[in-house]
Amino acid sequence: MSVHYRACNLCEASCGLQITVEDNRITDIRGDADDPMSQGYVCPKGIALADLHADPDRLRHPLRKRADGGWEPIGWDAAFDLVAQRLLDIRRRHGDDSIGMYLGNPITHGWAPVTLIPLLLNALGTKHRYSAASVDQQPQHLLSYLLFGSPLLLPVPDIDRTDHLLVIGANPVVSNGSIMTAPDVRRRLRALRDRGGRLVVIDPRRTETADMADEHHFIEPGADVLLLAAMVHTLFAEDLITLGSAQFYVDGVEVIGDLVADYTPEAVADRTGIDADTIRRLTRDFAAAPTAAAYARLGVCQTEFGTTAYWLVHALNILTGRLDTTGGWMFSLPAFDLPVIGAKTTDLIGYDRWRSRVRNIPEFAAEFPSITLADEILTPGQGQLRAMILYAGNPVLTVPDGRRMDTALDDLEFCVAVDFYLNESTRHADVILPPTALLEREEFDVVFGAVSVHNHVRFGEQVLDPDDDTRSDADILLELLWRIEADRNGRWRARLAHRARSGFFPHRFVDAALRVGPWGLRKGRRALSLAKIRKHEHGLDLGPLEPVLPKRLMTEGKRIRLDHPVVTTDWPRVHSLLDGEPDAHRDPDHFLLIGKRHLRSNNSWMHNYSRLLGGSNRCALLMHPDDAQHLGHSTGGQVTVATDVGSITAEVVISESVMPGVVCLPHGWGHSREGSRWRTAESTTGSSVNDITDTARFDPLSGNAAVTGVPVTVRAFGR
Ligand SMILES: Nc1nc2c(c(=O)[nH]1)N[C@H]1C(S)=C(S)[C@@H](COP(=O)(O)OP(=O)(O)OC[C@H]3O[C@@H](n4cnc5c(=O)[nH]c(N)nc54)[C@H](O)[C@@H]3O)O[C@H]1N2
Ligand SMILES: Nc1nc2c(c(=O)[nH]1)N[C@H]1C(S)=C(S)[C@@H](COP(=O)(O)OP(=O)(O)OC[C@H]3O[C@@H](n4cnc5c(=O)[nH]c(N)nc54)[C@H](O)[C@@H]3O)O[C@H]1N2
Ligand code: SF4
Ligand SMILES: [Mo]
Repeated sequence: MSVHYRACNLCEASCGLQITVEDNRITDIRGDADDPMSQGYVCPKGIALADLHADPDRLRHPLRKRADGGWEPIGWDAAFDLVAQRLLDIRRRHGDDSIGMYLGNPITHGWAPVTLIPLLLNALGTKHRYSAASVDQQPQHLLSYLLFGSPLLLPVPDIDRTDHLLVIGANPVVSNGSIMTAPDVRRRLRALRDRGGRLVVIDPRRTETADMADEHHFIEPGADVLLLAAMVHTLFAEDLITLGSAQFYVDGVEVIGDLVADYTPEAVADRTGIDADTIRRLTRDFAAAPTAAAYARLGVCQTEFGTTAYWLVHALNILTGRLDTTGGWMFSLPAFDLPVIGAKTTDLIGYDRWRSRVRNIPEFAAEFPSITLADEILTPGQGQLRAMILYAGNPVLTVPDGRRMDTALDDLEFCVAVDFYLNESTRHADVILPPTALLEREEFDVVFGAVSVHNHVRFGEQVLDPDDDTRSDADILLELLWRIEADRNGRWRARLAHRARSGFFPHRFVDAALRVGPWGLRKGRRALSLAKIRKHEHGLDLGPLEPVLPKRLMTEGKRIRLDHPVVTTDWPRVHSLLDGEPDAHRDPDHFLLIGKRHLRSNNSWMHNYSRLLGGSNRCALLMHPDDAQHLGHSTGGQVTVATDVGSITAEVVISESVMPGVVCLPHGWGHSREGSRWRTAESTTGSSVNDITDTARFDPLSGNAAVTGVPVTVRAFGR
């Protein structure tokens, strides 16, 4: 028997785990009480890591699709050769932009994918890069790029020291924080209230976070941009602006005052569903608190005004002197300095340098938005996508218009998936390369240190021995990389580069980055290295966040241009929202659809373990009792939820937690498509909400999908 300590890499919280292993099988997982960040907290998904590793449906060896559509095993080297040969053949015939890559959410939790995928993309030479980020947080990255100079310089609320936390469109008690690494958010919010602090939540659903709050207000989905404009208006109108030290490096404040001049609380009250007095009071409370932070996530990002609304979140924080101050809106100082390394070693820095072929959408950080991936596959012409690499994702269930995504992936000449499940998307692949799973590899978090609410660092030792003849994500990427490079650099040079790289990635690369990073050489004898970090099996506490501006800004002259033209030119669109008719309540069966997360689910996966299933239907449609009564729906009834894109069926659950005129359904379900192979997941009921979301709804600045506030009709099934 052996006991191991390492972080869970399933979500951003990165909780410390204590794992007991006997005969290479996990016999116990619990929270690591000595982890300085999570202090013993663990969620049910962390415990279910045992099931992931024991799952007979998890793929361990490569598969090749036969002509009749079935699968057959293929050896690793033969699989790598086949993949490279097919990709290179397509590239020779159709050019660099005939091959694309979709990166799923789990790549951010792996040091190998994060450090090696940029090299593979460069070797491919393609502009067709897509990821889950454009159904998630692209507005935040775009603003960080425009305001702070790196898409990865992302401020976080100093949740452990703030006196006032305003949460807009996030449910951190369930998500455990996002673009805010803060394991056990519930404990942290309880502590906030215990020290006399105030928690305010703005959300169309009374969420688990709202249940803990001093105040919760429903908001009409999609209307946050108006609420925030009215709050910023109130700051100017009531002379509540105090920039603090930001006055020395922030420009453009007056321009913001002019932009929001018409946005009185009265002007937005109807559209937001929040009355004018409340908007004024919320603003005064926020401005008056000794320390405060406004924090927003998916409920703001996944709207058609994602960037502009999120920009006003920054404005609210900056104009009240919260930026870079204790208890406010702060930056982490990560041991692996992703904001700097990522910006300097990749082509992340840039916006609108080129546009997408079919819909003319600006690239951002060298990516196109996922809402246009299917267009690029299905539309003939120069630059059409003919081959895809699907890496750790499931776009059929997670990107809008999943049925069209199915059609598109099916239409490809060739598709390779790097994933350990035969899911709704990877079933379209010609070859599947399954990497070893989380606890079968060493791991170092190179991403979430940059958005942590407390500076810390932790190395993850390998806990389980992988099966014989398996490969890690690092092995797979390195093997594909040299084969692609061989085409242009020659086999001999590519092999040589491969040998050098195999010795360098990811260990030596990360070690070198640590040594030159903020906690490296300049700290003298206390300088961190990978070896030093590995000695601390529970992780190393690097202390609370400290002010880092303007030094850490990566903008010209180290200044923040708050009135950045990319955002201010969007203002006429915001005005049209103010003048337009509200979408909801047009017809009694017309609703705005929002999403929801559950502690026992993780986007489209972790659904194959019975330990996380059971209980009530996870994929039911929540509806307010007034709406249900009016339409004659009752709990357990079946309804059809429809948009112009399509329709799905769902079971209704009547609940006062959701705002009248709004219905709520989670994404990532609907495992009934033929040809996937996660048998327990397939036994669950529920439809994929992305079968009715529309790729036409998106934030035109960042390209982010607008999957919340979706106008839908809800009718009794069969009517
Ligand atoms: N309607 C609607 N749609 C949404 C959202 C929403 O709120 N509403 N949320 C969006 C958000 S925030 C996100 S992040 C996306 C997620 O969208 P995706 O990233 O497309 O989907 P996931 O479910 O995260 O995909 C996980 C896949 O990665 C594989 N995987 C897990 N770990 C590893 C690994 O270590 N290596 C490899 N190679 N593969 C691995 C799993 O087997 C699984 O098949 O969904 C988005 N879609
Ligand atoms: N258990 C669990 N944890 C997860 C995940 C998971 O699938 N399961 N996924 C992980 C991922 S990839 C991510 S990105 C994070 C996401 O982290 P969060 O953003 O905290 O997660 P959500 O639960 O989607 O919270 C979005 C909230 O916005 C509200 N909302 C919807 N529309 C609007 C609107 O128009 N305005 C306002 N103000 N609110 C609105 C919704 O009701 C919801 O409560 O969670 C991560 N953690
Ligand atoms: S919250 Fe759960 S899934 Fe996320 S890191 Fe912690 S244990 Fe893992
Ligand atoms: Mo996400």
